[in-house]
Amino acid sequence: MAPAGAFRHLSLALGAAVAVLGSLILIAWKLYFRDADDSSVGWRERWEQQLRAELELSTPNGEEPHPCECQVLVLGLDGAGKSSILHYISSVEAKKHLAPTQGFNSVQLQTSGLQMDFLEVGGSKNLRSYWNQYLSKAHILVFVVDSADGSRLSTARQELHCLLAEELQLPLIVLANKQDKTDALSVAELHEGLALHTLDNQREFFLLPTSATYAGLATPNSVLHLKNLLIKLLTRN
Ligand SMILES: Nc1nc2c(ncn2[C@@H]2O[C@H](COP(=O)(O)OP(=O)(O)OP(=O)(O)O)[C@@H](O)[C@H]2O)c(=O)[nH]1
Ligand SMILES: [Mg+2]
Repeated sequence: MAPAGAFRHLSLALGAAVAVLGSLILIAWKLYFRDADDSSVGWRERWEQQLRAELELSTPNGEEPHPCECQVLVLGLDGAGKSSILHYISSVEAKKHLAPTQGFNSVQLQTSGLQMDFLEVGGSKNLRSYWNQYLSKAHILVFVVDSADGSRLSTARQELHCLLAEELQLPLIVLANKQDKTDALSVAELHEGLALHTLDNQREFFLLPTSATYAGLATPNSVLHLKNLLIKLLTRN
């Protein structure tokens, strides 16, 4: 028979082993369920929390980031199609009847991180003297020409070159509008008629054919090319 002292030592050792094992099981249990609790939040929520935290770090005081505000000045002789183009660009819809602009017309367009403020100044003779006042604030000049109005092409050329002489660096987009008309001059003819070759290497400039009518919506002359070009030019830095 084993002595009573030996049983006492054995039962003490067994008790200690059970206590250690119990603690280990408890720790493992807690660790397992802590992770399980976290995963119940869902990866999407955790990802969003992390993103939010990073955004708060990058914008002091949690302020909304400021969008880039750019002014696009839209000029051209009366009837060239400035308002029609702005209407189309902002609503993706052509409008048949638009009243001549008696002063100004402004349209705001927001795309991610970019706010484009279009400002049209009417093209009638009495308003043209105000055109140059808006050049200094503009980031880009869009000059609209009625491609079917050959008789006023030289007037359009003179007005355009007067503006360009005042702002030597301003990027320029010339729109050869009304390309849907059968008597419309081609882009090459307008390049010549507007003496655009004199601008080569002087400033950044583009000549785009457009049509802002119902007939022109599905054609490659779509005004939406202008929108894409503007976004590209204004967001490149
Ligand atoms: N066929 C055709 N007609 C157009 C086009 N764009 C505009 N028009 C028409 O041309 C006329 C004048 O268009 P507007 O957009 O008012 O011209 P605007 O340049 O704003 O003229 P002002 O405001 O007077 O300076 C309207 O009857 C339009 O419907 C086009 O691409 N094709
Ligand atoms: Mg107008």
